Parts: sequence; C-alpha cells; structure tokens
Amino acid sequence: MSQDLTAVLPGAAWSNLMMAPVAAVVCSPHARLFASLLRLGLQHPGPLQLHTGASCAAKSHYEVLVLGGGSGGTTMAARMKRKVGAENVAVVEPSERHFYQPIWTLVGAGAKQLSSSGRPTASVIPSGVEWVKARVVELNPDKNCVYTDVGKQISYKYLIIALGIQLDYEKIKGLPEGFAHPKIGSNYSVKTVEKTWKALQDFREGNAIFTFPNTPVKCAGAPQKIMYLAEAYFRKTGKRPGANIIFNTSLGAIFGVKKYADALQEIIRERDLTVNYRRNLVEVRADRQEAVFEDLDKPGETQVFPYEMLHVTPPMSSPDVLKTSPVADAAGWVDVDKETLQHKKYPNVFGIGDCTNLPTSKTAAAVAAQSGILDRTISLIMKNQTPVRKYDGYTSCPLVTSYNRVILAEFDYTAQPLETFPFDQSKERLTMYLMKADMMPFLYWNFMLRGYWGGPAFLRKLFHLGMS
Ligand code: FAD
Ligand code: UQ1
Repeated sequence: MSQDLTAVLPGAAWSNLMMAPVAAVVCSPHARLFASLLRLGLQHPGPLQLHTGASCAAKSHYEVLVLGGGSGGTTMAARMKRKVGAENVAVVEPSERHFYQPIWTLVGAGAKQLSSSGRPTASVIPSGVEWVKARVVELNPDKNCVYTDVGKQISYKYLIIALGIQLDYEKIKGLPEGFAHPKIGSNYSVKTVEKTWKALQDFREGNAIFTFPNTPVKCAGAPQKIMYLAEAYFRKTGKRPGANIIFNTSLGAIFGVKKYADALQEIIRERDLTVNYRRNLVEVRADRQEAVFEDLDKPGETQVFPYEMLHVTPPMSSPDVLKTSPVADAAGWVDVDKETLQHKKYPNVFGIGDCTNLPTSKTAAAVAAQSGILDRTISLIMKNQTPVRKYDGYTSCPLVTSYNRVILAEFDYTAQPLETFPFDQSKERLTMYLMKADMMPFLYWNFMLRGYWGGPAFLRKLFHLGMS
C-alpha cells in the first residue's frame, strides 16, 4: 500500500486536503513477518543480491539508517518507521534545528520572519526513531556501516542517504568573511539570509546585483526570485528610479523550461532588469563594495562591478563526505537509478534529494515526489521483489515575481511542464503566491515531514480528468 496522501486521501478535493485526518497506515502482515525474520537474522538471499552478510563490529545496528535529517531524511524516517517500527530506524543529523529553506526567499525580502522557518530537530524526528546527533564522516557500504565524528560506528541493513548539497562560499575570494560588511546578503544560508533584507532596506541608489554560480544549485529559481522581490521593494519605497538591477548568471538562459523562460523574459523586459549571461562571481571586495565576475566565454577575463547591494548565490557541490566515498559517481553525487532511487552498485543503499545525481532540479518539491517512489522501492526490496514505481523527475519551483505573485513552474526529466492546476501556470497569480507563502509551509511541517505527502501527482490527475 502506498503511504502517500495519494493513497490516504484518494480523490480528495484540494480544499478538503488540509482538513482530512491522516489515516494510520499499517504494514501488511507479510511485510511484518518478513521484517521479523530479518530481525532474527534469517536472511533469504534474493535475486537482488543484497550483500548484507558483511558488517563492522558495530556498537549500534539499525534496520534502516538515514543519513541527514533535512527534508528528505526526516520524510523517509517517518515512512520507514511505519514500515519497520520506530525502534529499527535511526537518523544521523548534527543540527539542533530543522529549517524549511524555501521560505528564506521571503525572509530575505522581509515578507516572513526567519524564526518562522525553523523548528527544533527533536520535534521533527518521528517519535521513537533514534536521533544520532552527530556528523557522518565516512561511509563503508562494503561493510554496511558508517562512522560519525564522535567516533561511533553504526551498521545497517538498509541505508538512505539524504545529506543535501554543500554550500561552498569560500570558493569565492573574499567570502565568507565579506559578509561581515553591510550591503551584502545571501538567502541560501541561515546565517546570511537576514542580511539580504538589511541590504534591501539600506539600499539608496546604484547597482543591485544578483548572482548565479557556475555549479549545480538547489532551487535554481531562488537566485532570481529575490531580484524580482527587490525590484518590487524598490518600487514600493520610491527607490526604483535610482536602482540599476542586474542579474549576473553563469547560465546561458534565464530558466531551463521554455514556457516559464518566456514568461520571465517578458517580466525582465517590462521591469527593465539587466541580465548578463555567462558571468560567474569569483571575488567579493566587500570593504570596497565591488564584485568581480569572470566571463565564462573568455576564461581569465574579469569585470569589476561596483555595488550598492549584492545578493550571492554560492557555488555548491556534493557534501565532502560523499565526494570520496564509494557511493558517489565521478562528480561526487550519490549514484542512484533515476527511476527507482536505488543505488546502482549497492542494492541496500538508496539516495534522495539534493545529494543524488538524479537529473532533475534540486527542490523540496522533488524530494516530496521522490519520497513516495523510494518508499515503494524499499518496500519491494525488503520483500526481495523488483522495484516497479518509476520517478518521472517531477520538480517544482514557485517563481516569486513580487510580494503577491508567483509563476508556479512544474516540470519533469524532459524539462516539459507537468502542471498540477487546470490553468496556465506560467501566468503570475496571487493564488499561487498564497500557496507558496502560507500553504506550502503547512503542508511541509504537517504532512511531508510526517511521510504523508508524496507530491501533487494525484491532484494533477484529478484536476485534469477528462481534459487530455
Ligand atoms: P536538506 O533539506 O538540505 O537536508 C540535508 C541534511 O543533511 C541537513 O539537515 C544537514 O544538516 C545534514 N547533513 C549534511 N552533512 C551531514 C553529515 N556529514 N552528517 C549528517 N548530516 C549531515 N525547494 C522547493 O521545493 N521550493 C522552493 O521554493 C525552494 N526554495 C528554496 C529557496 C532557498 C533560498 C533554498 C536555500 C532552498 C530552496 N528550496 C526550495 C530547496 C529545498 O530546500 C531543498 O531542495 C531541500 O531541502 C532538499 O532536501 P534534502 O533532504 O536533499 O537536503
Ligand atoms: C511541493 O510538493 C513542495 O513540497 C512540499 C514544495 O516545496 C516547498 C513546493 O514548493 C511545491 C510547489 C510543491 C508542489 C505542490 C503543489 C500543490 C503544486
């Protein structure tokens, strides 16, 4: 039985969704019996060749070990608790607080408080699930164990890797120390997001510069969302005539999906924003309010931009602990099957979210959709069956274009729109802003993290009944 809202609330209207009681989902007797057999150590080697015989001399062992207690890790812990019982699941996560990062776009623009974005990690780890408050420093998938920074060795039968993406501010000369100066902020870190709002408020006149790095990023729309919000804020406060708003992006296009790119280009034209493509931030001279960009088409050639405000989207990469681990592909990302999320080499290892090499845009919306697929994949692997449900790459980016408008981009692996609602989502809408600002956080904390939200596919089918 799938454990999404899809199954819990079949055919429920969207308006009823928020009120619907969450049904308790029970594992099948077959799955329970199988799990008990595993706990007794009576493993049946199946066609998938789980090599779970080897293990380190472990101080602790869990049937399901989750690395990372962010969006993907917490969601999967909740789902795995229902599958194998809370006492058989552990989450390794060093942070005391769990953040709903998507709201930082609005925090940076002064539309939400930072305090609204975080909750104690202890309050989101599912009850009864072990929270190992530590950092993973090594993975040994050949021995089915990991090591933590407090010298602990933990072994597992199944491993779910959800370590997110690493922010590499230090790869830009002058950062992160440059954040000690005013006029510079970054919505990507809890430490710097409020500095964006301060820089917006302190803006007088001159260049307001927004950057996009030359690496994969999470929420690829966020670097430009804050530009649209800044423009709206300057307009509202009478500062717009003196503002020269510039988006310096390493990319060669404004967005990867044509339908939304066309809509954004129109906004850029109407609002008189400047976009410079193939420009990569390499240095910040924060004491002089100067940003240095490399022209990616003329390597080594740089251009200095004075700024009155700078929003930095940092370079990002796979977490260091993964880069050198056996579970990584050549680029450092967890090497998973793009349809099942099972590791390509280690069948008892799975990946979800930003740390994987799934060829889709890295978002919490994608994580939600992946969680439903991965739940099903693991269920079948636990029963020695072959995974069947296939992830289509669903991802979503609510492109905030002002303080009350959003273009809701939704698309799949083929970069084709995969829209939930029965209207043109490339139009700026107040309803979509309200969904982004108020409904999504509610859905995240109350349904997704509790393992009851596997993405909007069921709503899409409902809304498009008879339309295709
Ligand atoms: P995370 O949620 O980042 O979790 C990773 C976890 O791993 C963290 O808790 C971290 O502490 C932990 N960890 C790291 N290293 C270790 C280690 N060595 N050992 C143990 N634990 C470790 N998504 C959307 O869907 N819509 C949006 O509008 C949107 N906007 C965004 C705006 C901004 C400014 C940002 C920053 C993100 C936005 N996102 C958005 C992206 C979304 O937040 C991420 O894609 C999502 O959180 C990814 O989930 P994850 O589990 O892969 O990683
Ligand atoms: C979504 O599922 C999700 O995960 C909780 C988000 O992350 C914050 C989103 O931003 C969006 C847009 C979705 C998709 C949901 C709907 C109802 C279209």
